[in-house]
Amino acid sequence: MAAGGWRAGLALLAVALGLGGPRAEQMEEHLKREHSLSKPYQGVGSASAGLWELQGNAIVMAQYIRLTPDVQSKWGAVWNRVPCYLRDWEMQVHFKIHGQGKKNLNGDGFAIWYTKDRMQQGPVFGSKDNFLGLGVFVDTYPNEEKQQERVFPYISAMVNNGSLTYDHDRDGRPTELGGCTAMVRNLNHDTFLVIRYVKRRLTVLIDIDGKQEWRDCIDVPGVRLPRGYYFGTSSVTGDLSDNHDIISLKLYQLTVERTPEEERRDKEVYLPVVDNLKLPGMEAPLEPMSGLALFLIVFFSLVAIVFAIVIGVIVYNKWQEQSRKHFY
Ligand SMILES: *[C@@H]1O[C@H](CO)[C@@H](O)[C@H](O)[C@H]1NC(C)=O
Ligand SMILES: [Ca+2]
Repeated sequence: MAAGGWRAGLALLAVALGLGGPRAEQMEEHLKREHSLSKPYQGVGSASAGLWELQGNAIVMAQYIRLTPDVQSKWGAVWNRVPCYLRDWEMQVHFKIHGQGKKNLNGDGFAIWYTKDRMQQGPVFGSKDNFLGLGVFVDTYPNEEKQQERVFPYISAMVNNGSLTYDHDRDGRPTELGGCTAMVRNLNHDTFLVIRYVKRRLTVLIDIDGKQEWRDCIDVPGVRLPRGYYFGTSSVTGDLSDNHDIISLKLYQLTVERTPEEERRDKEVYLPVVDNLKLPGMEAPLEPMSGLALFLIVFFSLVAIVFAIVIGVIVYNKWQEQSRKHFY
């Protein structure tokens, strides 16, 4: 708690207020140095030692780690060397995206990873596709021309068991678990995002308005992530560019209580899975109606019709009787 400062306190408060879930949870958090990256970035990038390894064009500066400069066709990444075996955790990302490009003439954004493989260059924000694990993308350039609901920059999350492909031309829309708009470029104040994974619930919160307040972005229950994966972050520029800077990555171990039932539900998994997964790219197949259901619907419809006719006849007879009375 002491190590986390006001930000850790805020996160605790957010949890207590139920922002991270439907009900208040008792939770303790504890900074894990082996999965955290902060100034003065001691030993980062050195070939053999150090907890974090640099890749591509990423460089270490005094105040930040620059994944890419504001130059075309660059890529960079930084990966934790220590696999994470925590069950419940929270990753706080302090980042800065800035560059010369005017509105929508900048790109491409960066990704935060919790994946089985590390240090694998590829097409998804500089990292490999068909990954196993979780990717949270801060996408600053809309590749898809017709954006229906999404306003960029846009943050989204994707969980993959290795079979899904990230659709770059559609900004990952077909595999998106959830997302939100986040105006994160060229700001004078600090910008943060938090990935919280507690009791199979994945939430992403953002603090980008300079108000030191967490805002909900993504909330998905039933996310099963194996333990022993690696944290990393990567970025890429193409025809368009930006400086993508990571100021810190702070991983907190969260301690929560589980009921015996939750213990059974949250048992170890070996492949990432999302329960009741409904992706925007997947049409839910219509369940064929069972014979019994069809019979019951027809039966009760007939009963209702007969009932309506009987009521109608009674009302009509009453009305006739009344009009007859008027005539005499
Ligand atoms: C991987 O995920 C896809 C899509 O969610 C699913 O169709 C497939 O069965 C999964 N594969 C395994 C091995 O779990
Ligand atoms: Ca994009």
